[in-house]
Amino acid sequence: MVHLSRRDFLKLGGVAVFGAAGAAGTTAISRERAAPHQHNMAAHAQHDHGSLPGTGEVDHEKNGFNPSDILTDFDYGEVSILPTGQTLHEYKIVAINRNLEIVPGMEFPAWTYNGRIPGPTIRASEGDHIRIRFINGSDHAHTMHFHGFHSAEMDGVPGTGAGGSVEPGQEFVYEFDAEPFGLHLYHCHAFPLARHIAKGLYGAFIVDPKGGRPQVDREMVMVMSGFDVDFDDANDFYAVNAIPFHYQNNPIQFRVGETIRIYLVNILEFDLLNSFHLHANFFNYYPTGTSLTPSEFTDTIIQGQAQRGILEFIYKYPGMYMFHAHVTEFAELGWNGMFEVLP
Ligand SMILES: [Cu+2]
Repeated sequence: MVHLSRRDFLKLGGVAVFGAAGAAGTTAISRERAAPHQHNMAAHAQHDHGSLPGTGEVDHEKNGFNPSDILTDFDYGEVSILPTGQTLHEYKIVAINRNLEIVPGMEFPAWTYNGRIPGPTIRASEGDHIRIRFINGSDHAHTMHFHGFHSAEMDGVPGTGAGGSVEPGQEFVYEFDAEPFGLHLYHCHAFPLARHIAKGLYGAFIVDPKGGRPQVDREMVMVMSGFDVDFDDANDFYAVNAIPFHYQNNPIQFRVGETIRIYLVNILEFDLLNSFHLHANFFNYYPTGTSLTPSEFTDTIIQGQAQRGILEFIYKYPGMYMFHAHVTEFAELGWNGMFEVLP
């Protein structure tokens, strides 16, 4: 492959050079693309039985978390009131290496926040103060980079001070006010970034508007991601809340007429887009959750990496309904679940 820096390009000048570099680049990319595709085809073949793809149960106890619990595990931290009257939420988050069984019999050497994927769902109200004692108990430098408003020192990016690279055995306190209201996320921002995210260092960050959102019957969080188990920079499995096929094997139950609110975050690495499709129903969609007025009434939305949004819907009829990525390949490799709507 031809390596030309931006400066070389400017020195040589002209469209012809760009064209040559572009052609070389294209060849390299298409070769990279071909390999994961063949790999995925092999994975497909295992499921080719004419029934729903899927797997058995993983050992949730050994993993230390169960996606059925993560769904509603909103973490307000230790709550107290500061002398100023502001509400304080304090957390302790530890970066830990952990082998997780993501499909039966297959362990993935994950990097986690507090031993789970996704990390804790941090939740507070707009204007509250967040204080996170981040301890690096792993063997690589990591950070916590939040989406939302905060100072540069709290951004968790290399080059911004002590919080920009927390070395193994070290710790740092990230501190900021929760704003703006909406659905956000956090992830490690150490480099190489793709690897640090793909290994499992990410989580949802919910900032409720002052006074809260309108009351609903059930709320749940769904973080969409994938696993590149052979480290070829292409995903082999896709999932919501880490374990492929979990909500297909363990349908999410609620009742006809109940209002459901889903906080949906996409942190999928290596693939450009992810999506969510709801069967036999439509939902109101609030992109980034930063407005209380939905932007769309639909049954399918697309999210790029770090995009997120809030879905609200009600089922009219009882029964089993699928929800899944409408990238069919992702669905067949794990991003597939069921709602069991009870009468
Ligand atoms: Cu990291």
